[in-house]
Amino acid sequence: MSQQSTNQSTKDWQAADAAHFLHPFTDFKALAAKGSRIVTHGDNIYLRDSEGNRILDAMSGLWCVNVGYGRKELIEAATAQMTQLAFYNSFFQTTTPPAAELAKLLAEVTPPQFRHVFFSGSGSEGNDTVVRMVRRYWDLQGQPQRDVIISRQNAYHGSTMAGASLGGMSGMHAQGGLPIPGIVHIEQPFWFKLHRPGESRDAFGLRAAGWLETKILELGASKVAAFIGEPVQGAGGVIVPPATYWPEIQRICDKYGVLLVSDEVICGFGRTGRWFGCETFGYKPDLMTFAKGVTSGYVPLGGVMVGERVAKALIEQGGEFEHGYTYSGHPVACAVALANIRVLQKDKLVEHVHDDVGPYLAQCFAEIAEHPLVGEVQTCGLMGAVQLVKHKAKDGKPAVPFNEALGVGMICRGHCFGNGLIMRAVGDRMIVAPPLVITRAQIDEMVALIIRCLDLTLADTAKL
Ligand code: PXG
Repeated sequence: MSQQSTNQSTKDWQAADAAHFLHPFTDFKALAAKGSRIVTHGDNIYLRDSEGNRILDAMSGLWCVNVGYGRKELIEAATAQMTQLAFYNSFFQTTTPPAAELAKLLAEVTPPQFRHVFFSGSGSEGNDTVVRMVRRYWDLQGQPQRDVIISRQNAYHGSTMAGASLGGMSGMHAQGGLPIPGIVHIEQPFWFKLHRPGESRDAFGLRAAGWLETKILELGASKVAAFIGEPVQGAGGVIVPPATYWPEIQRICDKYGVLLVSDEVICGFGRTGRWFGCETFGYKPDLMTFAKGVTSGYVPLGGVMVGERVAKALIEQGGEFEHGYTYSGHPVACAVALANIRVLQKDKLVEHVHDDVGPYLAQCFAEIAEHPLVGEVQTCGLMGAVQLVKHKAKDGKPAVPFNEALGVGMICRGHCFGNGLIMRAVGDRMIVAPPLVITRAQIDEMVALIIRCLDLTLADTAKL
């Protein structure tokens, strides 16, 4: 029997949910007709639903439960902080011990240019802060016209007005008059989709970075405030850029004085095998958005690491920065983040990803690449993508994708659900991002489930 209630069951929760809960990114009517799955318990990398099914959560919740479910260090930190001081704000010249201690610890675990943090409640709010902060920075430089931010197609930077505008999801822009003014997009570094015949990944990476320079020159460098990107595009389908891409982006930003913003909401806190994705790909951002893995999702927290270039201007010339959230530096969230980062350090989870399970995932995915339904695989640390195709590349001919309208990714995702595995489908690209605590034996279990689901999907596509 579930801990939440002694007398309610799946049907009661589904009825309450269908009648009253408008879920994010969901067709409300279709879900109400079908009924939600009710997840009730989590332990390590496994979930349990209200029907007693055990599920391997290969998505870490929503790319966030880095230390796995049920870690007592985080639970105890939350309980102790709630008992001592459940809330106080950081607005009126006040702070709380966990907020001050977390700010210091973040300055230690992030790259050396970061000595200051601005806290938010989520990644979207963090990116709203980025927009306000970079424009404030250029105001203070006496260049208020320098207000355009360049982002990328298919990027995901959140769901607030600014977050969704920075994002490059056409479906989101189609609802609600987005993007807001002053945000433009270039193409993504997606080799599989955009490479020319015979073009190597490295050559493509340089060409893709060149789209930034073209856009800066088109707008005029004196108009461009910043470039923002996820080290690896997550929600866009785990698009791992070629090794040449980010260093070239850095060179272009430096050349034109454009601020470089790394959205580390997914890639931060160990996901790519280093503490932050910018370290994996070798660039030095001016600002860095984080959320998700900072607390392993146990409670909401986000923020922006502010590099010295921007921090100095804001602190020394800025006066009051008229921006902030009720939950900026929430003491319970900060206490949980402290405990979470200490678990990452104590259990050497970043090293575990870098030296052990990251390379092992890459090796296992190379085997998955042989499957007849698979056009390419990509991994980076503990993120992985499996591209489903109608025909594999053969004899110099490129792979043939499925007609997207067939929804082959959704068919595969359905088989995953039915077989006790949570994978995310982005179009026909199947995604994993398991908790960093995953072991080799658990990766074997996950990969066996993936192959079973690919086989079932292949059988279904034969009938299409
Ligand atoms: N930046 C990035 C890179 C993200 O992935 C956000 C910002 C926004 O964070 P908040 O905390 O406001 O949600 C995200 C969030 C998916 C999925 O299905 C991904 C996210 C959120 C919801 C769903 O892949 N990423």
